[in-house]
Amino acid sequence: MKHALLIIDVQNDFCPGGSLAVTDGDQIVSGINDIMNDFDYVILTQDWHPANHSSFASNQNADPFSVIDMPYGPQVLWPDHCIQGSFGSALHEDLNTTRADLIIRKGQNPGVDSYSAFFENDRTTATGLHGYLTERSVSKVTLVGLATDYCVNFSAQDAVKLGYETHVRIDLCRAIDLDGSLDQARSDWNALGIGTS
Ligand code: VGL
Ligand code: ZN
Repeated sequence: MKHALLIIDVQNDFCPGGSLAVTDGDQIVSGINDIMNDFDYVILTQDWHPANHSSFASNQNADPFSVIDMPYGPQVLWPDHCIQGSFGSALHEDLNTTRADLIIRKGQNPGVDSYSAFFENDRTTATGLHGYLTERSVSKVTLVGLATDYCVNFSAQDAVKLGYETHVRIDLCRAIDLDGSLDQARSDWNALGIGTS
């Protein structure tokens, strides 16, 4: 039974100075580096959008942080961020990537956002991560990264629903916190049996 560390979206655009900066997003990097050796596998994700992505407010003639209805449900519209190959899409330079066994890129389909490391926001298109973990006998995952209430949250909820023993190191995450999204995430985690510390 193996234990994987899932490091979600520790990218320049989610750190101070980035286009969708999360307060103190860069403050978690050294703590994440410090725990990498405690895991059998280390998996990183990168939000990786084309410039015409439908989750960008600029492509919808709408204001950032407003919500629209997509065929798959409500979608928050974001400032342009993590455009494939841009500086903002790069992993934070201090993050130790030497230990990474796998880097998953998500959000490439212009018509569907992808918060979770496991499924796109249509909740059916898989990223392949579940297959990777299953084939390597991983039964337990610990999540860290950005942002607590979006990509970490969606990834943790999918993980527990897929049957992984799931733990979030909240001290190694930082949140966007739109309209109570952080409190909502924490109560959902309690209800689902996701551990936190
Ligand atoms: C994220 C909003 C849009 C995240 C990604 O990494 O939490 N949030 N894209
Ligand atoms: Zn995104």
